[in-house]
Amino acid sequence: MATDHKPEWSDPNQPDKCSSVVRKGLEHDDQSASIQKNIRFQKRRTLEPTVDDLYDGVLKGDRSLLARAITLVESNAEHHFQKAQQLLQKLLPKSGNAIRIGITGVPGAGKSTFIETFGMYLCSLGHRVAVLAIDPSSSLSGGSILGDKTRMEQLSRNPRAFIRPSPTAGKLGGVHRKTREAMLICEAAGFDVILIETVGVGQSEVIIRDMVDFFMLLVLTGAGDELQGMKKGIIELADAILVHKADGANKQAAEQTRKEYNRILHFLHPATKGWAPKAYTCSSLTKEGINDVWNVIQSFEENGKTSGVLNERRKTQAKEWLYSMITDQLQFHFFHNNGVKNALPTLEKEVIAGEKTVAKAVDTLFTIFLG
Ligand SMILES: Nc1nc2c(ncn2[C@@H]2O[C@H](COP(=O)(O)OP(=O)(O)OP(=O)(O)O)[C@@H](O)[C@H]2O)c(=O)[nH]1
Ligand SMILES: [Mg+2]
Repeated sequence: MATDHKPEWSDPNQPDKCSSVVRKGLEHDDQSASIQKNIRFQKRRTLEPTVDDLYDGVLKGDRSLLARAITLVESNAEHHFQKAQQLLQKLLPKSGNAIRIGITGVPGAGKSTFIETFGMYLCSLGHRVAVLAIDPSSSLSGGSILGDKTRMEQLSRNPRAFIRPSPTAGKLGGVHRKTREAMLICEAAGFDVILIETVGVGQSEVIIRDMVDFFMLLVLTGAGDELQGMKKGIIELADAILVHKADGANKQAAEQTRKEYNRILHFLHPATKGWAPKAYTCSSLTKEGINDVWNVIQSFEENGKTSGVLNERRKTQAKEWLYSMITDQLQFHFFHNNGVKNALPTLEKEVIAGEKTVAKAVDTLFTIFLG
């Protein structure tokens, strides 16, 4: 045991005046062993897991490795890209077994609250739910979808659920590739319902439509104005329309709105062959109508599987994904080509000054790129 003694600079005649004591240190061997142990622990913590570690972890449903696998596919670093693709290639045969559901609606339509209530309901039925988000503003602001975890408080604590905020944009395919790949990883990890949220403000709903099986639009009452403002194109993408917040004083108006949407849907081209989209009312606060939404999705899935429409949809989506990845890769390699990078600023100036035609500038760049 260490014996304490006064430091040599204390006054030997007045030892009580000095309050410091010096403790005997640990033996050198003990100390080095404990430091070594600590270093090993630190290394283990910071060491990047291998593709095999991640693969095993994802299949076992290890949440920490699942999160790291998604971080890997979301990384903008080039060397991570290759590793991520190796992992995805291995996981691919284990994916595809979930129902993929897209949810859109104007800001404040209640998408996150709906996902919280709907997700909790699905978990209570024994499902495992993964929530992903595409935030169209993230490519501009670099932000993620409005701190959704705080709006999905119960769901984010539920062991049957996994919530991943929106990735930020970057090169190598951007936000949409990342969301698609995160979806595959979640499926391989055994989540059987994937919910993807996006704010309905433009292109993002078309992109989500192209990666999900079932797509729904959350709308609010006061449809008169809203219906006119809303593009017909967005309604035409939906497999169901939910008139949300159908509670309290709003309940009757919601019912009225539902009827109006049904009238409109009747005249529109359905998004999915063999499925007539309808409008429903529900409330995420009172939970009324939430189970009906799930019943609708289940019958959609049953229908689509029997008719083969769902299988066809996934094949088409895979094909479209292939082409969009090709475009992304071409764009990436083109703009990262050193010759192109060197020549572009001058050519840009010449085009702006009206000294060179756009076609000529592009031609020069491609000659450099291909040469
Ligand atoms: N009365 C009522 N209010 C609701 C319901 N669902 C959500 N809200 C409220 O609507 C507001 C917006 O809800 P969010 O879930 O954040 O809406 P969001 O569509 O995810 O919004 P963004 O992510 O900003 O696009 C919140 O104040 C919610 O409390 C509902 O079923 N009934
Ligand atoms: Mg939200």
